[in-house]
Amino acid sequence: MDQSRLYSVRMRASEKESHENGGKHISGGELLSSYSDLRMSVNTLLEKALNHSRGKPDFFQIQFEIVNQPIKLVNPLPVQTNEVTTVKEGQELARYLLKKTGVPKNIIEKAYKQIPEYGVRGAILIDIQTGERIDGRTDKGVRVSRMDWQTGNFEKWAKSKAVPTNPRLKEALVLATKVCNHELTIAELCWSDDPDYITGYVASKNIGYQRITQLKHFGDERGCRIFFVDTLSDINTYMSYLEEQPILVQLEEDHET
Ligand code: WAQ
Ligand code: MG
Ligand code: MG
Ligand code: MG
Repeated sequence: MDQSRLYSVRMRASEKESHENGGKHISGGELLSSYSDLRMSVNTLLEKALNHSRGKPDFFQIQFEIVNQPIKLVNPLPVQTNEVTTVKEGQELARYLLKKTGVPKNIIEKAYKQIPEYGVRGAILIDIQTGERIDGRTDKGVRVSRMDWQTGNFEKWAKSKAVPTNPRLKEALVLATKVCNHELTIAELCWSDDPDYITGYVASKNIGYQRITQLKHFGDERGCRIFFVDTLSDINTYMSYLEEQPILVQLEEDHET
């Protein structure tokens, strides 16, 4: 892939109405593509939206734009899988891991109390000093974008770590790696809003990407994505990083090539 000229491709799809008119979020996706791969990249995101466990989209939007900033190469977070036998056990482990990353216990509990209220198509930002939501994006949340991991390099990594080349794992690890690469990110807590996917994770610079095999029950369409951040002097700079800084995840040994 020609890294000197990359395009950011973004997709969103919803049921009944568009998102801004109150439609139900079905699918979203973002990737980086070379010009010659654009046809395939757009098709990948189209397929993602058309075959989705949350339902059939009635509204679909896709766009691409050239990325003008230099691309930053970042190593993937280390990955560990924690097998649990119940959702309760999984959620207890998630809280324990969040505490280990440095989120105070009372803030974790406060965040958990707010989870049912969200239902956004992006992520929620929570200040670890106050436990308050600080992104100000109401029903939209913050959508992290302009990140990817080239297939060959991802597959090489997956093989070396004996992890499955699951596109969902790839997408989530790319996102978590980008988010945790910012110094103001303390931790991320995530599980899917797809009813057929119950594995989620807690991630941070210090503990890496900690998968937890059950964070919700099958059939549940409520997802969660929270970034715990340290009190910010400039929240807008942080949100621009999430939305605009282009990042390619890549194994260190390959950075020079
Ligand atoms: N930026 C911000 N928030 C996002 C983004 C994004 N690019 N993509 C998704 N979200 C939010 C949004 O609110 C979704 O409803 C929610 O996260 C869940 O998204 O096996 O598949 O894509 O290691 O359904 C994690 C475990 C899977 C993977 C997470 O999330 C593994 C997943 P989904
Ligand atoms: Mg999605
Ligand atoms: Mg996703
Ligand atoms: Mg989803």
